[in-house]
Amino acid sequence: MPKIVFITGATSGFGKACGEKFASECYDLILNGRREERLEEIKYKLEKQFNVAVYLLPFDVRHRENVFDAVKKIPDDWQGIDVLINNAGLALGRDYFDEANIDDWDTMIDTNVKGLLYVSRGVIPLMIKHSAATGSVGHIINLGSIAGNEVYEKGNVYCASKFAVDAISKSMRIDLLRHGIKVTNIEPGAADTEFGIVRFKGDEATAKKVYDGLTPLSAKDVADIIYYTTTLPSHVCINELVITCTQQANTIYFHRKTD
Ligand code: NDP
Ligand code: 8X3
Repeated sequence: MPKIVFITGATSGFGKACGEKFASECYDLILNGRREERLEEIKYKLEKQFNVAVYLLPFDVRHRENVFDAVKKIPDDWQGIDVLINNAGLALGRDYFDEANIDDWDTMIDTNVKGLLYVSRGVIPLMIKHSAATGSVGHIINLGSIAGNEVYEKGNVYCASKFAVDAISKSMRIDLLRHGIKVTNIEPGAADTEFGIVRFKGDEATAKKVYDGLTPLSAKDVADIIYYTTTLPSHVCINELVITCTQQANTIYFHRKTD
């Protein structure tokens, strides 16, 4: 029986790269995101390239009822979820606290914190059941951030949302101990995905400037590391992993190359 990975935010960036990596390792995939057309394209490509099965579950993680309805509709033969990757998330804006857009704050908290909670609360009971029935070791991977360890100027609520992911990961690990489920918080630094374009609301030039003089992480770099965390013996769990490109020391210090 192939293992099953459930990935939120699989239409772009880390989530999409995780889909490719886990498919290349013969996992069947449950893929979530809001852009259904992209999900259809990804399903077509991965099924053809890797001969795996892909089940699409499009929903907006912010909408509590939609999340629980979608999870309830997962067919029986897809409920044996081995790995959950809580990846859907975003930053919106980079503004001083006193000037920031309050709708941006709501969206970040609703997506990065509440969305992650809803999906986890819906999916974890399936993982517990699967693990009790088969002896498999469930694994939850949360996409935190280096911004969840250290705040930076104008990072305010994005950083707070990722500090929350850190706290949620730690408490999940405690509360799920009795079920033997692993919980890993992946904390990347600057990575070249659609993240910057979303953060700067379509301003590609500003988004690109973040990576000036850097070779940032790629989505593939992060997906390969996420996959690695799932390959360890059942008694070994990577709890937290901070990953940066070599030119980044923390959220503030970079060594940028100038020509
Ligand atoms: P991308 O913008 O490339 O991808 C984000 C994904 O999240 C997309 O697939 C998007 O799909 C999905 N998403 C966003 N909002 C929702 C929603 N409400 N419901 C369902 N899906 C949603 O960014 P990254 O791949 O870089 O980001 C992935 C995660 O990694 C995020 O949690 C981010 O905070 C974190 N991160 C990113 C870093 C970076 O520098 N890139 C560094 C550290 C952490 P769709 O729009 O189709 O719904
Ligand atoms: C994304 C990394 O440093 O832009 O989580 O906040 S950073």
